[in-house]
Amino acid sequence: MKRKVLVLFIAVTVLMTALSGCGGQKENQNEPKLLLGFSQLGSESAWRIGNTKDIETQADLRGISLMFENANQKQENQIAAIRRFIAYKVDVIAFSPIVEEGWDNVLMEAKTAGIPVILVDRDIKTSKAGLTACLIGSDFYKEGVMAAEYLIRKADSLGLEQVNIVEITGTENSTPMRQRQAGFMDTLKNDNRMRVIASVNGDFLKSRGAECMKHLLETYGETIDVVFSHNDEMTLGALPEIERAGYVPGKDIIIISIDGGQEAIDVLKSGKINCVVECTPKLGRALMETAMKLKAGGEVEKEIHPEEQMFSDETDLTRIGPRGY
Ligand code: GZL
Repeated sequence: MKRKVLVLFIAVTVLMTALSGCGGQKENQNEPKLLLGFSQLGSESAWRIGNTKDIETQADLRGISLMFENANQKQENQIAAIRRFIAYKVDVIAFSPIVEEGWDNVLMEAKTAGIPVILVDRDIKTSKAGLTACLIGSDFYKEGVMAAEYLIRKADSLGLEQVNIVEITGTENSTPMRQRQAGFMDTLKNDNRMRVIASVNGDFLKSRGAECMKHLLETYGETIDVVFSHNDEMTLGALPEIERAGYVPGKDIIIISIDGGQEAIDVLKSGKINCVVECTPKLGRALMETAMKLKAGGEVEKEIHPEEQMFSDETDLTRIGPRGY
């Protein structure tokens, strides 16, 4: 009799352990480790598409549930997406603000809901403290400085006494547009050779870059010595217009661009672009690690800036590896 009771006890114990272990494991398997709401501003460039791909890949690698919304270049779509994330009670909200102003109300709603917010790629301007936990993105001012420092060296090497520059800017009131322009202008302001004869808005779009370049050539023609373009997309749109007007880009007109995507690097290697300042879109790993820390109630850095480099006709371009975007 005793033996039967012992066997029965062991059987029940094993069964209970299995069920509790199974139930526990099942809850763990179904319970996402993190639900992250991300509002991407659009798909306007190879950079943006690469940024989205990297964020999705890094979330997947970590088993993080990503609620992804593409705003198609509209701030109101980003604001609506953030409100949906709040209603859905995500653990963390992240977004790449298309412009710097106009976020206070929706970010106050996120703060009231107790949901931390991470800025990805671009910054916001606000008078209110504590609306966001962290900014993960490039140092755009430094990118503008690197572009200008290259131009100064190039002017020195060519013995130029006067340098007429046209600027094709990114989206007005966006962080990269404001800071790339500031870094570039601040670095050149004491060099009397340098004159910015025009600055036009290309909105980071290839088509607008072509339209801007056509207008600039019709207006300034052969007086243009340099094109400073805030992203590769606009640069790639501008180059055919330069050739159509009878000029050789990279020779007759110095071309300086920012992003460092594969297509622009290939054109740099061909000699039609002189300088490409890198702006990496690979922010996904830092985003996921920061979001996980916030969910766990940990401290995070206020700003995380990736290391970036510059590629130009001063260096051995054959050593540049695949860019991945
Ligand atoms: C920069 C990013 C810019 C890229 C453009 O981090 O915000 O937006 O330079 C993109 O290509 O459109």
